[in-house]
Amino acid sequence: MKTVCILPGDGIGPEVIDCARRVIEAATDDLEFVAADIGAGAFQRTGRYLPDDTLTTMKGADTCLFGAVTSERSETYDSPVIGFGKEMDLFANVRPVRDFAGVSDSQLDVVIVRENSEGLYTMDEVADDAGVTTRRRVSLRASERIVRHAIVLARSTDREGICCVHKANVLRRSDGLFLKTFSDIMATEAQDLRFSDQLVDSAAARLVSSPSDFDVIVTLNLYGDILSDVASAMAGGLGFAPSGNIGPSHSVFEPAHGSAPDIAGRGIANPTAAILAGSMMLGHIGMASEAKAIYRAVFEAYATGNKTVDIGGAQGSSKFTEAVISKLNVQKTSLEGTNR
Ligand code: GGG
Repeated sequence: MKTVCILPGDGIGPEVIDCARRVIEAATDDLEFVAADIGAGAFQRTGRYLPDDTLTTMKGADTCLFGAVTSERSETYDSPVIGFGKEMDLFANVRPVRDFAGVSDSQLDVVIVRENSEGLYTMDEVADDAGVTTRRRVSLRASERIVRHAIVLARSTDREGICCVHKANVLRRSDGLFLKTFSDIMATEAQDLRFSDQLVDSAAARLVSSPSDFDVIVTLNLYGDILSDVASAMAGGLGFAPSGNIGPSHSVFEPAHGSAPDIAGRGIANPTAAILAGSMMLGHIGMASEAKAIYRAVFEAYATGNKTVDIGGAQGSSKFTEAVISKLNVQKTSLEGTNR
């Protein structure tokens, strides 16, 4: 039996993760869950945003499902998200974005594969009297492995093309290295896939004006962070944006949204992103049919008129989760009918 480390975190994290867990448990009883502490609440309780025993539990599990953390705007804040990403070598951040019937009709069906281990997110900032210098690292190794990850993902999900998004006309050496690595690998190792590249500013505009041009995007850390939020806004908002952080030995799946303290505890958070993160997680650990069943159940829940509060509906987190579970149960019943 596989083990999932559950990290509810702060704000709406515990509410949406509870919904995701209920849906996962309706889809399979083949998983064991262990809980671990993270975020601002963990800091109050233990003095650490990412306690050592949390990291040990995360590393010991087959995968992890994380809710959200409330970050502090202080110079001493030690991001647990960046912390576990580094400690577990989660070099790929994967964000699929597509429309749900009844929610959006943006024509987007894209997977953004974001380099997650370097770029501008290494927190290498040096202050002097006049300002602050941030160093941004782009290495050959990180570029190679994220491009290869995008290729494997494209092939395994039957996608046809990968677009490399960069700013190599200005950042000639760093983004230039990323682009060259992409072009070399695609030309030699992935002739079965179409490939192209685009400057990040024009890619952002094209994502909005011509969304169906994109299939898989592979890009650097900051660009991926921004583009994936733009894409999710087009497909209904962050409440619909699941995300996977993947490394060679570990993985952490999460809703892309934060802890939303303004609505925490009111039962109105949209659990869709957390439920879809759970579906991605099951796919990653080899439970493809359960993953698909959950995705289909969410799709059908929206397609049949269930609407969460963030998109103008009346269903709170729990009610929407019940709708998804009931769609799952319908699928199970009709499968049993087929098997008989
Ligand atoms: N589920 C994603 C999440 O919690 N996002 C908030 C976040 O990552 N904040 C930045 C940080 O604390 O590092």
